[in-house]
Amino acid sequence: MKLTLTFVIILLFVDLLSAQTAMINHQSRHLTSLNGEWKVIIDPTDIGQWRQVWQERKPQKKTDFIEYSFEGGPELSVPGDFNSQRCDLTYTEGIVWNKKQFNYIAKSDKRLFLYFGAVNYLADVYLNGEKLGSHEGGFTPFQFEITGKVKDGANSLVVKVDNRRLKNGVPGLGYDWLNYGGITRDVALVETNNTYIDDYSIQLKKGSLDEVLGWVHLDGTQAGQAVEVKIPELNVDYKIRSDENGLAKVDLTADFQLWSPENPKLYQVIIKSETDSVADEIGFRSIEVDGSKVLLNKKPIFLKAVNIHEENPYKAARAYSEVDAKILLNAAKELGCNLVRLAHYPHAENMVKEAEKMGIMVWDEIPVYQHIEFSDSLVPAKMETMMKEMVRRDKNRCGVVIWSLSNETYPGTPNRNEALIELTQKCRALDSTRLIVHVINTQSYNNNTFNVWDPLYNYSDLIALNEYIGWYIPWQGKPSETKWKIAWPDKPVFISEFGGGALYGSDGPGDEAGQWSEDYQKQIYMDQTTMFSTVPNLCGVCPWILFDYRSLGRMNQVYQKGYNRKGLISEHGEKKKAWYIMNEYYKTK
Ligand code: GCB
Repeated sequence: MKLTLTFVIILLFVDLLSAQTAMINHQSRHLTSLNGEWKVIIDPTDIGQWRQVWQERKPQKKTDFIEYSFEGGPELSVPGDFNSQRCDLTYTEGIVWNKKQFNYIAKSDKRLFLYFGAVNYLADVYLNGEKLGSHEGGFTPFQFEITGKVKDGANSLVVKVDNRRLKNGVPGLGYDWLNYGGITRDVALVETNNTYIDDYSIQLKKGSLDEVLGWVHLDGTQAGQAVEVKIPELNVDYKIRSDENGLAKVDLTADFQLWSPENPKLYQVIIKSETDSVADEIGFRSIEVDGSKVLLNKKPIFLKAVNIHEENPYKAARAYSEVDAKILLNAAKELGCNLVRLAHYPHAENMVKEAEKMGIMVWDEIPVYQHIEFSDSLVPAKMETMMKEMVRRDKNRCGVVIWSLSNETYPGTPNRNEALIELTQKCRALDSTRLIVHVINTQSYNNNTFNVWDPLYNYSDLIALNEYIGWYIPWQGKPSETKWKIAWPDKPVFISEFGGGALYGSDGPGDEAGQWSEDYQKQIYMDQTTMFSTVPNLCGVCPWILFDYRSLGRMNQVYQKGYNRKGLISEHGEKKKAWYIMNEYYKTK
């Protein structure tokens, strides 16, 4: 009895091990990539858990039959989603065990971390048969410290990836994109000194154009150290000391060339302590809401945006690389955009960095999407972790101007308002410099009048609303005569989604008879762009969506074939007629 109890307690403890929040800017450190080919076991029924695959047992006697093995099996590329790499996994939402062998020689004065850019959705990580811990959430980085756990010579890393939907997951059970599972971003071993710079925040103070208010954090036993922040191009060499918690406050001024879409200036910034040094490319700009206007560097800006899913259209695979990012961002730029809404979850760091370099502002979002079980006791903590992991990773990217904390949730859902208000407050406490938004579609539309109200708008810097008039909902009057009743007459209004579906090359009239035709979609865009001039305080618009993308709920076999067809561009790169309407509209703005 006593033994069983101890066993249960041990099991519970082992299961509760969770990953650490990842260090930032791991790219600028001494790292060994674990990308490449990994061996896999596809496990449709989760039998590997029962057989304890991570033990990698070998037969000891004649009657030992080990009914699993990585050897001789298939391999998958990391980073990479498993769905696009094997036909038999195209639509899989299940379990795949992944294994990588690596060699290491331990150094007594170094710490070693195992870094994952993202694993969708649940990851259980084992090193040499021992569980390091788990991570939940498909789109943010995490790490494990393996100092003292790594062996000299060959080491075996096993990662169980499970992308089955969870009722209390974030996102929950229902969403309109392909649930690409797997180790979808970089994996690396990162070596640091015993005390290292694990995090820092170097951005302009809210409202200022020349004062940086930030901090540097050291992790390790030597908490109190001399710390320097250098910006060589501006002759900045700011010196401070970190306190007993490893925290050093930064408050410096300089004559910055501000970052903007026209001049996406980035500076080399070096953050140095006595035991560590990291380099970053950082830009400086201010973003604010002043009454009904959005101001970038104190000047009003119209947000010419587009929605993007993290999918390389030409590969029909989860995007992650710089090349993937450039395909998507060049297309956004060509459309005339100055902002990309990275829907509906944090995209890879490559995407955020490339956008920033190209002068495109970024809207970062967490996957709090439609069917979230806000009243489940675990959900608020999961949302908070994802928000924190996103903010931690991207807070030094000046290109990121918006944290989006939810999309299309409903005020009547139990605990929705409380949970999202609390999340907003926590996000603002972490970063008060950016805009925080909730995307909502609870407005009513009757007699050609939008009635916009939702308690969450009290906590959102923009009235960000999704509306599909002309597609899911018919027009009730002339687009040019649309009326608006918005309970917040002074807030900027952003149309965060609108559009309709069309199969590239499909002919038909611009009315109901031509559903799915390019002309039907074009008519929606003509009506919408006409209607935009009726929106009070309009600060920007954001069509749904740049490219056609894969979604399991889109199975009209003639027109959709597994794709959401609301793209302005097909998955083969062909521009639809609506693209030209949007492009013209952006030229006028
Ligand atoms: C929405 C959602 C988006 C969907 C889109 C659609 O309102 O926010 O994720 O994919 O509509 O195509 O219906």
